[in-house]
Amino acid sequence: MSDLSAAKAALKSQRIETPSWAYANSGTRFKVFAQKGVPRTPQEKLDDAARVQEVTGVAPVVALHIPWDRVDDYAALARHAEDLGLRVGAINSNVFQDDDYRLGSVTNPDPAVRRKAVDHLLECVDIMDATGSRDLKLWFSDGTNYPGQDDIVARQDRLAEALAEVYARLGDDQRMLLEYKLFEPAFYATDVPDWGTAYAHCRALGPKAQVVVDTGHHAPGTNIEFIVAVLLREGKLGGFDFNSRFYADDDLMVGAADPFQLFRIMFEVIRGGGLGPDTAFMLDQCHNIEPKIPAIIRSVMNVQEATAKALLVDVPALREAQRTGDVLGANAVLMDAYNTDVRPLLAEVREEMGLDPDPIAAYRRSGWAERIVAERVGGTQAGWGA
Ligand code: PSV
Ligand code: MN
Ligand code: MN
Repeated sequence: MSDLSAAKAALKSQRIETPSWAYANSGTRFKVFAQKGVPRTPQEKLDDAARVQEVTGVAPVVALHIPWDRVDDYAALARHAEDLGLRVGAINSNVFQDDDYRLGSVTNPDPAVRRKAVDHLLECVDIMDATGSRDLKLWFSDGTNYPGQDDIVARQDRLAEALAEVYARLGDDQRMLLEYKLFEPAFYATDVPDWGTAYAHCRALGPKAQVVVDTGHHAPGTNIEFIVAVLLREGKLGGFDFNSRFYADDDLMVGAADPFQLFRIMFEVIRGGGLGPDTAFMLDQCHNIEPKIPAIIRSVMNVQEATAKALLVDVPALREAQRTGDVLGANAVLMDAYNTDVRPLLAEVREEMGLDPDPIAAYRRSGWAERIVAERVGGTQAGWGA
């Protein structure tokens, strides 16, 4: 698509989902550097998310993580979101933080532990009902550390059984998004290590089961855009957990480590017709040393920049070069789009949306950063895992 007005329209309607946990204190295994003014409650995480939406206009959806965002009244939490101009996005389940899950959750050899894990997933669907959320995000830390520790195929069977029970509980407009991850915390064999395994389970389950691609969950050098293209072709791309990696699952700002990769991914998304609401463009990040709200604003902008560049690819010229075997010409078409400075275009898009062309400056001027430091005193600050 190289028509500017079509590109602008696509940029205005794109939706990026921010994760509640990115607003809270987080860290590595070694240290959490607590920041002043971070949210103490899920409601305050939404208050911060509303600031991101206010200055970007494309981030009105917030993913929750249960139990990190546990509240007594989820409908009230959804109303709070609505009052702020937000809505609740994916409900991220958590079957990785209890002692019971030492040998796995839904693949655990002990049926009682599997029951507990599935019950949590079903509770997450109840929360989706109460909040109006569409997506249940499933990531399993399940796997084994030593050869022989458990039967690899039996674990797949247990996983399939658990997923089928949860799938059956989904409403007509609800989906499950199955996330894969190469390794960590299991090191020998992870039960959902790659897109192929996730795809096989989703395909067996049916149309409401989709694969989610976390950009930090692959081996170095993996061609992620190929995975995206194939999943889209199969109608099985449910969404993204965007972040950047240098080494493993670094959870850094999307588009920071490798903006070219993000561009290539967005090009395949657009080429495959995946820019619409059926693809959840979620961030899954932790801001450990940088201020959180501006980092999330920057991440949203990075996704927008990659999307804008991908929208600018001259597709007819690309197809012609491909058809005639013009290797260098085809590559040049893609690189021309990638090397375009799209910041003026995005500034224009924001102005047309009634926004400040510079979201970071608008946030700084708002005084929100100072206000939360002054007001959010006392109580326990929510954190990653709290
Ligand atoms: C696992 O590494 C993961 O990417 C899953 O999405 C979790 O739910 C999330 O991290 C927590 O940030
Ligand atoms: Mn993730
Ligand atoms: Mn991850």
